[in-house]
Amino acid sequence: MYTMYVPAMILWSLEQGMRTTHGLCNSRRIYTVLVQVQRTYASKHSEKKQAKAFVDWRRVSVEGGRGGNGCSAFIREFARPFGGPGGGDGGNGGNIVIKADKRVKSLAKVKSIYRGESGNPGRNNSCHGKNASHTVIPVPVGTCIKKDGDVVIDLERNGETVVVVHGGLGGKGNQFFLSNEDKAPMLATPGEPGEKCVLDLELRTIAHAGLVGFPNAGKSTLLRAISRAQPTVAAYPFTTLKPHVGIIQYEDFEQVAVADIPGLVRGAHLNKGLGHSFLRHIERCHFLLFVIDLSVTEPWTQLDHLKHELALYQPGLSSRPHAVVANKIDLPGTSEKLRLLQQHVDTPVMPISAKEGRGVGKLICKIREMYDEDMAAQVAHQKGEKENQSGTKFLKL
Ligand SMILES: Nc1nc2c(ncn2[C@@H]2O[C@H](COP(=O)(O)OP(=O)(O)OP(=O)(O)O)[C@@H](O)[C@H]2O)c(=O)[nH]1
Ligand SMILES: [Mg+2]
Repeated sequence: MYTMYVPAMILWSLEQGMRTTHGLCNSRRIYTVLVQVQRTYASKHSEKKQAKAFVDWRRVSVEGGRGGNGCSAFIREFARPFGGPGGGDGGNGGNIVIKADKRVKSLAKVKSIYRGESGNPGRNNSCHGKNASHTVIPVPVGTCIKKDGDVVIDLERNGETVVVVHGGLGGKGNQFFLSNEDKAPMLATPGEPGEKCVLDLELRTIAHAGLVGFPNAGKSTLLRAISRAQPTVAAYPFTTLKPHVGIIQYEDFEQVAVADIPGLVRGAHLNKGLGHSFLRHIERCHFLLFVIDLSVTEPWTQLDHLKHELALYQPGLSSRPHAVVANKIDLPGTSEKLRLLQQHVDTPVMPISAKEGRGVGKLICKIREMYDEDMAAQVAHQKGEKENQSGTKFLKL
């Protein structure tokens, strides 16, 4: 934030200087440069540009490197005129590896085709070719790898690595075929081609809680109020175009991640509004917060539509543990709507004003309660199931 104001402050002081001092060409030049810097900064940090750079789905074709060819050669040295076969083996082709890296934030830099490096061919004098180095594709933590529509593996932790295709084996040189029957083999085999396949990479944001609501309900305003995240807030629908994650810091150093996603409208499953594919970002959320806008005429219909859209996206998503948050209680005439909304909902509604900060403290406590309940359920679940001893993930393609 601070960096945004620095060019503006320098600009202002230069402007003042130019008004009082005549003929200062240098300050005029600096002024022009700074205007350009400020414009570039503003355009670079606009939500639209950031959303363009944020890619959460990619189809990639991967092919392991080819093994190096084996060599057919014979040793000819001083005092060893018939030294026998000396053709070395080829090196193995490189694997293609996908690695979860917390520094990577989107799939924008993932290319559509990857070909592994080929192994070096074998040489004479029994020299084996060098194995090729592996190609590593860094992806964000939370990337799900799919093949033919089925989830093959989920990279949920930083540093988790999976070999998606293996490189081909190197060919054998003629020295490999030396035997008592054949003292001078000419045969050398070529390197094998690497495995290949087409994968779909899907990024699913990892957060404990997900904010779901209609456009303009105040989700981004709420995220700004409870965390240090800075999603754009504006009075027009579909301001948020990519998910934002904010962290609530509690006094006991516990941290709860909350995801703000684009607004969902009625008929999103028919591709209305921004569609509903971005709901993949709340698939992993352990609990949801339905943000309802109390300034609309019948706020309770919003909740029904939201639950309906979630159920159409993925059965069971709408019945996840959730809380209903009624926003904008600072506006006049909202207390009656709040009462009616409460009548339509079985669970207690949390009235808040994200803009003025009213009720936000109670909501933060409620989020912690839900988080603790979820943690307790997870611990109970883990005790019940057999623990995976190795902890290593294997990919079956
Ligand atoms: N009066 C009042 N206005 C609010 C409150 N919360 C949000 N707003 C206003 O509602 C408008 C929309 O807020 P956003 O936070 O951008 O809404 P959103 O749900 O993130 O919207 P999308 O990103 O488009 O889905 C902004 O003009 C906010 O200032 C509130 O508690 N009271
Ligand atoms: Mg928003």
